[in-house]
Amino acid sequence: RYGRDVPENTSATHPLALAPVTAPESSADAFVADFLHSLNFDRGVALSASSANDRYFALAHTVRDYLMARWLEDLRRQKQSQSKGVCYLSAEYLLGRQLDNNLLAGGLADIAEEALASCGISLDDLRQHEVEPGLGNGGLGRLAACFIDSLATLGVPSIGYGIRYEYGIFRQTFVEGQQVEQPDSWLSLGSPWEFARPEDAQTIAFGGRTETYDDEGVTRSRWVPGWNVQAVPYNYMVPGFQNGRVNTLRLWSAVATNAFDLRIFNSGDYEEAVRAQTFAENISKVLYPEDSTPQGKELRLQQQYFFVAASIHDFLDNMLAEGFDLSALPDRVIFQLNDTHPVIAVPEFMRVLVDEKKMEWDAAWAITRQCFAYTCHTLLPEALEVWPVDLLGRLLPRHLEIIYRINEEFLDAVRARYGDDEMRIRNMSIIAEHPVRSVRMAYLATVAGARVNGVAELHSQLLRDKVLGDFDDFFPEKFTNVTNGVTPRRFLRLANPELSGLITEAIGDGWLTDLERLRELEPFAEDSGFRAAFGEVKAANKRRLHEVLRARDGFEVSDGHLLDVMVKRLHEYKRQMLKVLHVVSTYEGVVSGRVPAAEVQPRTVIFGAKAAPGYTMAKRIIHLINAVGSVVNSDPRLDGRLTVIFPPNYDVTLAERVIPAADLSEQISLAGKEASGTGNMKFALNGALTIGTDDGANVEIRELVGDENFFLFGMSEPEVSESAARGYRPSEFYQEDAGLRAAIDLIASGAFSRGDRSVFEPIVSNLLYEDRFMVLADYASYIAAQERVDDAYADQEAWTRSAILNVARTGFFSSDRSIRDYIDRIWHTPPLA
Ligand code: 4GP
Repeated sequence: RYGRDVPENTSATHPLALAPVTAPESSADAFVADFLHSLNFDRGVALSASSANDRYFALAHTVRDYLMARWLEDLRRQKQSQSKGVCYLSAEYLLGRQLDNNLLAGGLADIAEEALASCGISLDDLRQHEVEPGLGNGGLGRLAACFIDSLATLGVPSIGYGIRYEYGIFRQTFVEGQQVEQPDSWLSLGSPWEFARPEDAQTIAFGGRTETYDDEGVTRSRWVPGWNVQAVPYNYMVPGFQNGRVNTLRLWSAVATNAFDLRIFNSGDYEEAVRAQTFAENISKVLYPEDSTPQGKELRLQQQYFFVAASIHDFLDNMLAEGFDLSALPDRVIFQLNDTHPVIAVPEFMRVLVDEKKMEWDAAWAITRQCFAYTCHTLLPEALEVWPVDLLGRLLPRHLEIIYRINEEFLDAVRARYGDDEMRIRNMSIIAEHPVRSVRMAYLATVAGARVNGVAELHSQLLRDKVLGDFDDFFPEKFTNVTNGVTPRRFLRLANPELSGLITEAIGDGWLTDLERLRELEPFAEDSGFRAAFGEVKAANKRRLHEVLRARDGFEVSDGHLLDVMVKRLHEYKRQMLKVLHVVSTYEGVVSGRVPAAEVQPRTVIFGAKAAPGYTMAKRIIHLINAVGSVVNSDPRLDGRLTVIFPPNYDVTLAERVIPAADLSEQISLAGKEASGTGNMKFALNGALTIGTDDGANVEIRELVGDENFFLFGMSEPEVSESAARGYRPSEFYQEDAGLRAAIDLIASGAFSRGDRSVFEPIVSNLLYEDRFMVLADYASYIAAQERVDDAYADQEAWTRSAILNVARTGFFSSDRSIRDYIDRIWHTPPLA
């Protein structure tokens, strides 16, 4: 049953070697045989002596074997067909656990469960063993993971390129309520899903200088680098959902070119002997723990160049047919830039075409402009990456020259259009002059990209109107929108098997690859039997979450509570502070005697959030949430009707448990600040109702589910802008709103810090005198919306009806639809037959 190779690629004559690789037979017996074989021959242990890790590895290898034939076949076809494909360039992939996803994609879950049970092993135990690869910070990284799932499911020829960080997003712990970061050594027991390909390593150069030389009468430039490292690829399978397709994710790891200097070692200087190795390996050592605010670290620029240069060369060397005519590249590839992190790929591509392939500048630029497209994920000006020219010139001198020339020609075109409008030229220049001379990577991406997209309707509009307004005026045809989406395989089918079962029972299973079919559930909202079953599913999901939280962190969740959830990165613009003020107000109302405890709707508020390690205010807010939680949870006057829990280390695995159990989804950013959000989509799809501002994709969610099934509050984006223009004074809201004043005063009084008023003073004064994200302005409207939530929740039938309609009407938010939009509006890549 094992073939040895794909026929075209071998010169062997043995019939076995000529047979294509075939998948093992799909049966529990065959699975047992393979599993035991892997345990014995890959792990070198007998079943009786095997550890959980051995079993997990053997299981993963068995699953891999089932997918292997498809993978090899897809790799062969993608190369052979030479049809246009997508190279998705992303510094982050927040993958989540792989085992379940691969079992589902391969249609193997039942067979595996039965096979393992017959060996006395619980599949569920092995699931728990997997450490998720946390190679991303938040939404942007998770979006990339959803996208590669959809690309494979839609059969689009594509490859994801990124970095194999040795340490992913930090593991968050709390010490006395404060965040403490631990390294995430996700590879300490190895990863069974990766295939190291050291033979496909690329050499990546840095530093040095540039020079010109005479090339048969033509003066050319070239880069004389100062040092280099090796980029070693690791391949991961990305299986489509039960469609026989497997794409590739290729993550690069850095190693030293000359790892070890034996001469120095022999002289006794052991540290110096491995210095080069340490230096090189640092490049892929850690994921930068940032979300939306760049740190501007040299190492980060090294990482960015390292992975995009390796990816471009990999594509040119390994994916193109022999003798490929480079002028046809736009018909063969589109490099999608996932935010600004990979934008240094643009000058690298130009450098390869002009310096290495000796193409004329204009011809190379014409190709480059068709081969890249750029997705922007933010609206915060401080989150648009810039690199000081000093640094860039030191690390990548030739690239800086290329950027200067791109800018010069671009500004000539701007001048030709608008005349000598110096203000406009300064504003549009790729090179910023203040506060230090630097390269604006978003501008470079916009000038070079064939298309520029935002990630929700409102966001794309604001990009055109505000963030990149001059560019929209200059190249209006470039701008488009692709509203984000999430994969229904992971976030509905795997995360919520009970609801998936109920949906499939009602409308069949076509929704898994055509999520708009959830619409067919609408009539079931009127069916009391279906509502009861839906309510049962929610209750079961809450019990399951309860078990997880108890086992994981020792938390108890009370029955009958409204589960109110706010999970996302901790950032002031997302306004966790507003949620805290709501909790404190409820608490203050009861302890001050104004509101009888019996009138409080029983609620459990769940927070999940990591703060960037250098983001002091975000970390203070985490501290405050924990402090409020410990006071509120233990105050008998609340009669157990309000609980705040904050499980540390929110990650994809926990998201998959929390989201299906939620009743209420908190999407409460200041309007005009959240580009899209994707958590908001996951919650609605799992039947939570949203309380939210008119921001990001909330706008589209509300339009789809209907106003009556959404709790809208707060200022709209134009109102926010007006208020800012008038001069926002948060203290006026504090003065005028007694409830708000009481809540803030309680925090200021030290009630949550054992009487120490200094602990949270910076939060209080920030709210009163700065409040950049207008928490106080939206407070009253938020509290009123929460009262509407309480009233609505009191009518469980009506609530469940709304929840069902949320599920039925949010099929639009499948990442399959997003990918189709990318294909139609940006990539123009047909699926591979
Ligand atoms: C996030 C945005 O903040 C979020 O609104 C969006 O849904 C997500 O990207 C995917 O488009 N940005 C990041 C980041 O995660 O690191 O900038």
